[in-house]
Amino acid sequence: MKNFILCIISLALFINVTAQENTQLKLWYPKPAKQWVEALPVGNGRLAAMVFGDPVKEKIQLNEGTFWSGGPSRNDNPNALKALDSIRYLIFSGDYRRANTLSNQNLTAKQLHGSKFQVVGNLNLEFAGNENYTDYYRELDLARAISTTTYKLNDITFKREVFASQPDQVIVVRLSANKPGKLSFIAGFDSELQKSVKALDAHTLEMTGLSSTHEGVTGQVKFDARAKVINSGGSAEALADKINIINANEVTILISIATNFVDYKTLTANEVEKCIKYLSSAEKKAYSKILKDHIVAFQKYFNRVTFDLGTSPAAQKPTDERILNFSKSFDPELISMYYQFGRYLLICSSQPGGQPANLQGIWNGSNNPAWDSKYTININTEMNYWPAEKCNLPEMHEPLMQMIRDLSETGRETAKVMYGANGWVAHHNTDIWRITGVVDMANSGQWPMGGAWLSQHMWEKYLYGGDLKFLESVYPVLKSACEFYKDFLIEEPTHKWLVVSPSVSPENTPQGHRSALVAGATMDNQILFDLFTKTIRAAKLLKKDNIEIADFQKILDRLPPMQIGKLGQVQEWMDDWDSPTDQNRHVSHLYGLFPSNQISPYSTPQLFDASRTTLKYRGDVSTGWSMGWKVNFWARLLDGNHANKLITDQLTLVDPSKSGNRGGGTYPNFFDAHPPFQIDGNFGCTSGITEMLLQTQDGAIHILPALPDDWKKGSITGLRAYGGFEVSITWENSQAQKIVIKSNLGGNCRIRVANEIVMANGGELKQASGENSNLFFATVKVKEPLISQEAKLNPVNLKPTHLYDIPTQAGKSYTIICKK
Ligand code: FUC
Repeated sequence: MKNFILCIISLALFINVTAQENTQLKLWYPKPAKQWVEALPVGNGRLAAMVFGDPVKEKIQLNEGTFWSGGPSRNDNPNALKALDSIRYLIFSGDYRRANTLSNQNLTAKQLHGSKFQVVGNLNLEFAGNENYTDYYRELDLARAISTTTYKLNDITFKREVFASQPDQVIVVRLSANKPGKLSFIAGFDSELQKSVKALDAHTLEMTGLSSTHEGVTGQVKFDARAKVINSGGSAEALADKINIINANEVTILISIATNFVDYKTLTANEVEKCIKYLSSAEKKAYSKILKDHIVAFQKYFNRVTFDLGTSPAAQKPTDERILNFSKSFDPELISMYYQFGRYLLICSSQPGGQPANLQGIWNGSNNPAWDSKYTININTEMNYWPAEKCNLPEMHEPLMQMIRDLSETGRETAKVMYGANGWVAHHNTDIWRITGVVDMANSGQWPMGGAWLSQHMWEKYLYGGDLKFLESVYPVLKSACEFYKDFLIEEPTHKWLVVSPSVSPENTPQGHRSALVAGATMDNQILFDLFTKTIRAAKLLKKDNIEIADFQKILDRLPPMQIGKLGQVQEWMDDWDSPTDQNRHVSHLYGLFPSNQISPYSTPQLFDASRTTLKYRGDVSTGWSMGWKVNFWARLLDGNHANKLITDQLTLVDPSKSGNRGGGTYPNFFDAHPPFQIDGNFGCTSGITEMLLQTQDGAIHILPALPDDWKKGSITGLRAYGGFEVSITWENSQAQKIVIKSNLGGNCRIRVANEIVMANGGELKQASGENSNLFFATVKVKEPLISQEAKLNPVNLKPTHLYDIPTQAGKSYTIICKK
C-alpha cells in the first residue's frame, strides 16, 4: 500500500513536471515585449490584439478587420482607353521607356492608390508598485489560442490570460492572483484616431473613433469600442476616462469593438448598437463558459492537422533564442511549431463573413503601415491562402472567395472604363473598398492579372472539396474573367500569339530596360493558361456554355508556350532577357511550377530542369515571402534538402532592436520579416512544408515527395488532397510506414509512394496505369516549350516510385502499410 501511495505521488509529481516542461506548440519568453514584433497575436477573424505582457504597464493593442481609412471609392483612370493603343504600339516597337511614361500618365490611378488598414487603439492596464516582479513568463499557446503572462510579486503569483473569442465576438482579458484581494490597477483606452474616451460607469469604458482621410477620400469608418471590467471582490470606481480597480480577487475584461462597415459599398451599420450587442450577450456568460466555447471553436479547426518531427534539447529554450540558434542546433520542433503557427494565424485572421487576411493578416500597430497593410494581389494575398485548403482550413478561405466576388463586380467598370472590354479585371493591389485600377507607377502597378490569379483559388477550392454547387456559384466569376481577356488580348507581331499588353512580370525590370512594361510576360501566359483551361473544365462539368467555351479554347490554343532561354532557364519574358545576376524576390515565371501544375517532373522534364536553373540563378536568401515561395518551389522540384535550407534561411532571427537589419527572416514573435512584418511569409512556408510531405497536383497523391534527410522520423495527420481525400502519414528511417486515407467523396485514389505498399485490412489495391479515372486529378497538357539553341539542359534523375490505385467509398478510411 505504502509503495502504491508513493507511486501515485511520484506519478502526480511527474505529470506536473512534464506539464510545465511541455513547451510544445507554445511560444514563450522570459521577458515582456518591448517592440511590437515581440508582442503575441490573438484574433478571431474580426477582432485582433497584440499582447505585450508587461507587469507594470500592460498594453493590449487592438484591431478590427473593417477599420480602414477612407470610404467607398474607385481609382480607374479614365484616360486609359485613349492611350492604350499608343502604349501597345510603343511596346511592340521596343520603346519601353516611352510606353512607361505614357502608362504612368494615363493608366496609373490619378490620386487613389488604396486605403490603409488602421489601428483601433490600446487597452492599457497600469499597475502601481509592480516594478520588482520576479519569475516572469509569457507564452502563446497555439493549441488553445490563449496568451498567458505570469509573474510573482511579494510571493504572490499573478496571471493574465488574453484570447479573442470567435463564438462571443469579444476579446477577453482575465486577471487573477493566487491570493485574494491583491489585484489593483487602472484601465484605460487610448487611440491616435479617437474622438472620445470616457468611463460610462464604474465598470464600462467607451472609446469612439473615426478613420483617416487618405488620398482625397474622407475617412468614414466609425468605431465604437467598449471594455466591460468585471471584478470579483474589491471595488471599482469610474475616473473621468479610466476605471480604477482596487483589491479585487479576479477581474475579467470583455472588449467589444464594432464599426459602421456593412460591405465595400455600404457604411450604414450602427456601430454603437453592434458593439453593445456583442458585449451584452458576452457578459451574460460565465468566464469559464466563454473560455470553454472559445477553445472548442478554435480547436474545431486547429486540431484537424497534427505534425510531429520529434524534438531535441534545443526546444527547451525561449522561442527567440531558438530562432537565433536554429541554423546551428538541431531543433525540429521549431519547424513543426512554425508550421502550426501559420495555421494558427490563418484561423485567427480569416473567418467566414470577415475580411481576408491582408499583408499583416489582421495585426497592425501603425496608422501608416507599410504598403498600407492592404492586399497586394500579384503574389502576397494569394500566398496568404496557399495553406487554406491543403492544411485543412477550407472555411478560412471563405473571406477570400467573397473578396473575389466583390472584385468581379468592381472590376467590371474598370474593364469597361480603362480598356473598353467586357468582363472584369483587377490589377496588382486592392483594398477593403475593392479598388481595381492601377495602384502605384507602371513598373509595379500596370499588371492586369490580379483578378485572373485570384480566381484560380475558386477552382482550387472546388478540386479539394468537390462541391459542385460551390463551383456553380463561382463559375460566372471565372467566365467573366475570361471574357475580359477575350477582348483585351492582342496578337503580337512575331509569332502571332495572343498576349497581354501592357503588363509587367511582377515588379521586375529586364536589365537595361529601365521600364518593366512588356507584352506577353511568361507569368501572364501561365495564368491565362490556367484561367481558360479551368473555366472550360468548369463549364463542361456544369454542362454549360458550349459556344463560349469553343471561343475560349481558340484563345487557349493561341497563347504563347513556355520558353527555355540561353541559360537553360525558364524565360521570364517573351524575349530572352533573363540575366544570371538577377536576384529579384519575385520568381513570377515559375508560377507554372507552383502554385500551378504546368511544370512537372513526369510530363515536362525539360521545363522542370529549367525551373531548377532559374531558381539557382535567383538565389535563396531574399525577403521573407520570397523564401516562403521558394520552399514550395523546391518541394515541387522534389528536393527536400533544398526546401529545408530555405526554411532555415527563413528561420533567421531578425532582431527588431537592431536597426539596419535588411534581410528577411523571422521576428522574435515568429512573425515573418519581409522586413517589415508581412504575414505572407508565414503562410507561404506553412504551405511549403505541406508540399514537402504531400503533393496532389500531378495526377496522384504523392506521399513524402520532398522529405529532407534530417526529417528521418515523423508524422502528419489530416492533410487534404484533391478529390476530397484526407491523408495522414507516419514515417521512419526516411520512409513512409503507414498511410491512412479518408475518402470523403469516394472515387479512385491514386497514390505515388517510394516503397511498395499493402492494404492493412486486405482492401483492393492495384498497380496504376493510364490516366487517373478520378477527374479531380486530371492533369494539364501544356504546349511543348520553345528551347534556345544555346541552352544546355541537365538530365532529370528522379527517385523511383510506385503508383497504385485504390478504389474508395465516400466516408470510409483506408489504412496502408508500407513495406521496408
Ligand atoms: C510586392 C512585393 C514587395 C512587398 C509588397 C507588399 O510589391 O514586391 O516585396 O511584398 O508587395
